[in-house]
Amino acid sequence: MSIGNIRRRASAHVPTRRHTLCAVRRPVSLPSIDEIRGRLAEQGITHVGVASADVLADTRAELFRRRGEGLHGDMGFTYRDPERSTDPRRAVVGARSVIVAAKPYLTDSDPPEPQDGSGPHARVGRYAWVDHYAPLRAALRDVSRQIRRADHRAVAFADDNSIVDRAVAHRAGLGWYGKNANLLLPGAGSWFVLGSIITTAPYDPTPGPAADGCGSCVRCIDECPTGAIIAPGVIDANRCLSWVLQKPGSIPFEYRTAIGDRIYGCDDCQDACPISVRLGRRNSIELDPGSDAWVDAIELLDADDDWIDNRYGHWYIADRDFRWVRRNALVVIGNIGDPVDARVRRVVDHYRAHIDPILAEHATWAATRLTERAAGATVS
Ligand code: B12
Ligand code: SF4
Ligand code: SF4
Repeated sequence: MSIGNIRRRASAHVPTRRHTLCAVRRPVSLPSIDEIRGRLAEQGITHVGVASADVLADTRAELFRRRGEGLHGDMGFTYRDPERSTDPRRAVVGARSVIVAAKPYLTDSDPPEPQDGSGPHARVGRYAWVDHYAPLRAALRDVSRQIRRADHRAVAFADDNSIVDRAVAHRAGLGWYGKNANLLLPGAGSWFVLGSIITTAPYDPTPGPAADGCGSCVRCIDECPTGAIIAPGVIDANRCLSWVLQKPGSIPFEYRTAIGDRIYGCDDCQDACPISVRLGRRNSIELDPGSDAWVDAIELLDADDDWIDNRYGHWYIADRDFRWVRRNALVVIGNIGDPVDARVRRVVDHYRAHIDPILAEHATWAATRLTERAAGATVS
């Protein structure tokens, strides 16, 4: 019998939570924003602000504009229903405030690429080395429950399509929009994930927005490998490698070489940012021993769906179709695999004969790239 079953049987002999609440329910006072800050700080959340729950009109217009111009690259997410994702009251009827939280994810050290003869190793974006959203959501849900006990509605969101996270964080004064589109926190940079609690409770908004800190710097624009930052703060998702690696279907040829060793996520426009690099470690976290910063591309290509799901299930994988992760691994192998390594050749040859035409085509591309790299040439 599982532990879960034992717990359920034992609890059948004690009053249910509902009975207990009915018997002892007393009014509970609303937690103050300082109490909330303290409670969230215990869970590693370093920055908290409050925004009004009014419609995010500028962001709504921007979502429609970018979608109209095709800059969303067929993304759904917040682009699917901009009216909904820019109106906190569509998420929580009668909402009056949005409590916004930022949790740092830059680690105090970076795990080096394994040098044990395995690999080739594909690189994972820092925000995805472990699941940072799950603990953020759990902490916000804990506070939401506390607010609900004071007879208010409160719902936690993080990286959910219900609300544009950066926009509420910007309104709450947590940071400014960098030219790389990320929200930069003053004195701390952009290595933060964001989440919020939309509530009917009337918390006072914190002053915002924060003053721009980019000045004349344009490093992120210059360093983006695909020119995806088409104007300050505006990303063309069609070109952004972070989306190229998530998007279902065939990867356009013009981006395959630029993908380099990336399998999921892209950090270049943050690694290029002097503010985030210089100040990010003020809020750094301990490296989780379970971090997956490097993915053994051959191990992944030899694995079945369950294995990939168990290991990398916290990534966004379109339609939970693990083909897209394998497709990315094939591109990485073409870009960085050792052309004379028999393991590399075996896996590429295996996928060239794959029943799935997209995987077979990416493997053929990888084989050509390996051959041309061996000859010292470049393929597009
Ligand atoms: C869709 C999405 C993506 C897309 C598109 C990103 C984009 N910039 O458009 C893709 C898949 C490419 C992506 C990539 C990444 N993402 Co993302 N993504 C989202 C998601 C789901 C929605 C974002 C959204 O709706 N954008 C709508 C557009 C209109 O808003 P915006 O991009 O923020 O643009 C603002 C600025 O352009 C500003 N603006 C307008 N005019 C001007 C003019 C100037 C001069 C300036 C400076 C700004 C400015 O106004 C806009 C909003 O009003 C959010 C989660 C959520 N629910 O909000 C996460 C989110 C934005 N992503 C996040 C992260 C971590 C990333 C990556 C770093 C991951 C990675 N390492 O690969 C990259 C960064 C890429 C980048 N440079 O933006 C974090 C960002 C945290 C932060 N500190 O900013 C979020 C908030 C998730 C979270 N909850 O933590 N993402
Ligand atoms: S995430 Fe990478 S590809 Fe996307 S804008 Fe930043 S540097 Fe460019
Ligand atoms: S690299 Fe420069 S322009 Fe880009 S976000 Fe950082 S400070 Fe701003």
